[in-house]
Amino acid sequence: MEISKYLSVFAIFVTCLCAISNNGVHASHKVFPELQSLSAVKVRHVHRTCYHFQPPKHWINDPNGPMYYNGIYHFFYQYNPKGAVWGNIVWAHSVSKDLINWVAMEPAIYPSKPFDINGCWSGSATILPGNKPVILYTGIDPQQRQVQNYAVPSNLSDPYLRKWTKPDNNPLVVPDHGINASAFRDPTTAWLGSDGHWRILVGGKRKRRGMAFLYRSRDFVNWVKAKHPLHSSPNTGMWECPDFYPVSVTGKSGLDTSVMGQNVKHVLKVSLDVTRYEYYTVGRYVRNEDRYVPDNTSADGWSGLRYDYGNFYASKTFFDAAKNRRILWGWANESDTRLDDVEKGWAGIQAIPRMVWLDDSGKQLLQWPIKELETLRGKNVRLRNKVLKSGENVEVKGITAAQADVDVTFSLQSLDKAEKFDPTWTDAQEVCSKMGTQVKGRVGPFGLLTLASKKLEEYTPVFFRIFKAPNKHVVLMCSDARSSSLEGGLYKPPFAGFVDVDLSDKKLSLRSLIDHSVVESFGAGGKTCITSRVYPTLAVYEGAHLLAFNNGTETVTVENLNAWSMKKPVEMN
Ligand code: DQQ
Repeated sequence: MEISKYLSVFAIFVTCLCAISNNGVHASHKVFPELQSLSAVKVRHVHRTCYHFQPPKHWINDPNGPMYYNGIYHFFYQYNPKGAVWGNIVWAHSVSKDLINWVAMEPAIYPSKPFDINGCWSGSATILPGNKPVILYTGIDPQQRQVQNYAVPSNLSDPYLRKWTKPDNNPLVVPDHGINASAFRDPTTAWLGSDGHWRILVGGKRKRRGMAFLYRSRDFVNWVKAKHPLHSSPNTGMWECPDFYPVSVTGKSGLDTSVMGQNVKHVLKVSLDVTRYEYYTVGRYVRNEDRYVPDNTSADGWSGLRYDYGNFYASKTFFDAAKNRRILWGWANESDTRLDDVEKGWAGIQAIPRMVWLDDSGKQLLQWPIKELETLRGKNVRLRNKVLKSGENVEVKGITAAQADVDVTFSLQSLDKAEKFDPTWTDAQEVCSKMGTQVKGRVGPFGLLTLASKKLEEYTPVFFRIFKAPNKHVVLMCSDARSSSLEGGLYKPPFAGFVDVDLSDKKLSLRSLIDHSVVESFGAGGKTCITSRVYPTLAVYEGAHLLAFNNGTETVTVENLNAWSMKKPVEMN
């Protein structure tokens, strides 16, 4: 190891030791005091993304307060203006007319008052009657308590809402005696009940029980804690970034957060600090009791549904009134080391905004990249009816494979010979770790090899493998980073999820958004989504290739594959 690298590693080790308590503030992020204000001298470009949201340098994490207001999309996010690790967090702010081209504004909220002097953490936006936006966010006060504050635009006639005021009657909500003051954060978008009272959730925990504390207010200033939380769940630990919203039982249209009614179900999503995974349930909002009851088809706990089975955390939705849809933003954290981040001068990207709606089954959500992304599609290459026998692959040539959008439908000759599914296989990632691309199956593994080097020393496969259970088929989807890079010391997990899909037409579709160090995939029209962060050394720029493959004994046909080179947005950050 070079001496400079050795010293940096040592510095990181020491800072870890000193930072365990972070002045008593409990955040779920690792804290490296000596690195957090180490401004990037140079920005390393090789793994920076082209069409995913990321600022020119330094650390980013959670999406905050997304909203559509007077023709403009606003996006705020947790940002360290001084370094490439978590710390010095402010609410950075960007604006856009299309969710693709972004212009950076000055930070909207930063520590300046006693009620947020030790931090301005995550929160949400609500548009109040009279078309008045308000942000609720968590501030860290002088006693290191997590308190809930509000901020309003300083000048409503500024179309970009550049400046925000934090009124002096903050904080609005402080942790009462029964609440753990270092586990009380991330207020949701508010919704209005038929009694004329606003409601918000604040994430927390009581011992090991995850909690969505409920608060009510008539005037948005005086908030009273409800006797019971909207929902809680044993042994799930701290619930960060809760999100609670209605979904229509028919169609793809989104609903404004206060909408209730007969054809409406609700979704509660929580980000589990213990595993850094999120899960959601679909359920019923019992209005007269202000309780949320997950449907019995939605597991309420560790085995629950996830938006994404990969690198995706602290997500948040908003209702886009311009296009009547609900849009999901999520943070795709790095999988490299802290030292890599400091050397790169940047860390963290946002996943592509996704439209979310309820599947016809009513049991899960569907997600799909926003339509606007397609405006970045450039050169197109198509494959039709390409038969892949056992062990065959085909290269998709003629596009920029390091920066591409691929949409493919596979058709399967027969499912009769599918391997038997073992009912003890409840953890998809474990199954994928045993049955990677090289482990020959029957129906599968088949799929895409993304970010592949010429001689396949490196590749990130996204693939399916189909099993037979007594009355149905079980589809496994994997996004396996294990062979993504020749570099050691990286986190290279074989992320995976099951896909609840009807295979009666013997077809399976897959869309992958490939962008240098991220592969974001949507199986079966968005039933199962997986985001992997990877750092190839050979499969970079023109060295990256894209292939379709089949390593099952059964023949698979690439019925229709479209791949596009992706362009860079004109303005980005
Ligand atoms: N990140 C924020 C917290 C939130 C966590 C701090 C989730 O408000 O709980 O940057 O990543």
